[in-house]
Amino acid sequence: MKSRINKYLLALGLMLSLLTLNSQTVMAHGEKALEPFIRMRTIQWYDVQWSKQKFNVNEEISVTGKFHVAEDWPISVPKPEASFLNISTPGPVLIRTERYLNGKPFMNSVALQPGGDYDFKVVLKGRLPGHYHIHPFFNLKDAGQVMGPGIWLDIEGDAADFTNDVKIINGETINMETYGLSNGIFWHVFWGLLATAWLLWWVRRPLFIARYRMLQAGLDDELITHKDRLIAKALMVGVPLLVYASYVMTTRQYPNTIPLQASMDQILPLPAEVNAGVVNVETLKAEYSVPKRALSLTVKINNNSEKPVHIVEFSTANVGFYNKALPLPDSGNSEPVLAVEGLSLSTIEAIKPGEEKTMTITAEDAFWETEKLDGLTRDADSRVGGLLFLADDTGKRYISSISAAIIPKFN
Ligand SMILES: [Cu+2]
Repeated sequence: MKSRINKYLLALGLMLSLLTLNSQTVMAHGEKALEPFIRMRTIQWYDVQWSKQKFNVNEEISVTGKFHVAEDWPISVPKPEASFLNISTPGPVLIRTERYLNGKPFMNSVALQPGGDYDFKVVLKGRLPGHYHIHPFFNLKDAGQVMGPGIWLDIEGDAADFTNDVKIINGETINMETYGLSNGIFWHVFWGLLATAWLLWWVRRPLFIARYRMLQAGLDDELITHKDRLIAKALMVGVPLLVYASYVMTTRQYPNTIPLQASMDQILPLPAEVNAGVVNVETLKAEYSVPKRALSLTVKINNNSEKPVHIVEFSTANVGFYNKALPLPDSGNSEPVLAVEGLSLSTIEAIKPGEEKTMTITAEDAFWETEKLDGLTRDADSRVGGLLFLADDTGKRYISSISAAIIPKFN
């Protein structure tokens, strides 16, 4: 009997330790929530790098990177006509001080062109100390958030040291953390109290049914008293007057102001690189094997460059599948989720200059499941998308956007 209990306890302990070992699911915070076809075929991030991972409160860091806007944009996802590049943080732990798209500063949302490549840079300043998982991401209007690769940042120091001072038009330096706070609180409370008082004035009396019956009995004159009319008139005149007076006072005190911007920034994609079209990749077939958790792509590669090229990586939804036959390249701190099993090719020989080669590349890894990408076979839009990176011996890179309908295989 005792040994049986011991056995159960041992099994329970084992289960618990296994649960704690699998900390990856615990740390996730919604980056896998979107449907796989949105994560694979909208914003395709690459080369995302952070200038620092450990820094102090008040210190500025930057995140730079590129993204390709998929040509094969899903039909059910609204086109990226209004998209906002942002940084996902657990609360206001950083502030954003600068933001660039293709080297141009931008404040507002931007229209992105499918098929285009963009590079971005966001400058951030440490605000609250701690250990946080941070992602760049795109807010796509009516579609949702497409996360970029995440990274752990450590902000050190004391939250009380944080300063956020800016110089305004009249030369005065203000503290952005507290500027106008009491004024904002005053007006919110003031209008809240006025509105509540007006409501209570009417609500304290018998309401709908009693008043309706009086109305039916022809006593509508008695429903509204002389006092009611007086207060209503006072409010009707007083409220617009108060608004106008405070508006005049504000414009006198601050003659030069810039209104909140609501326009759309127009930034064109990067000019197509000179090597575009030199190495062409056409996807002929895509199969996903459910039991093997493997995606097989049959591709036709046309090498019109002067050097032999080889496949380096297939990347989709921030998961990187690297060619097993090659040493793992140093990707800095961009920390894409690295598929352990990597990418295997039907032929390891490079594609010679002038050659056209059809080959099968297989990305087999449990990540299809843990990154929740295998749901693709159950989606109404089961097309796969991603970026295929090719390079020659000098390191010159050719990037192709891959897309194809997926044929699920259950054996
Ligand atoms: Cu994260």
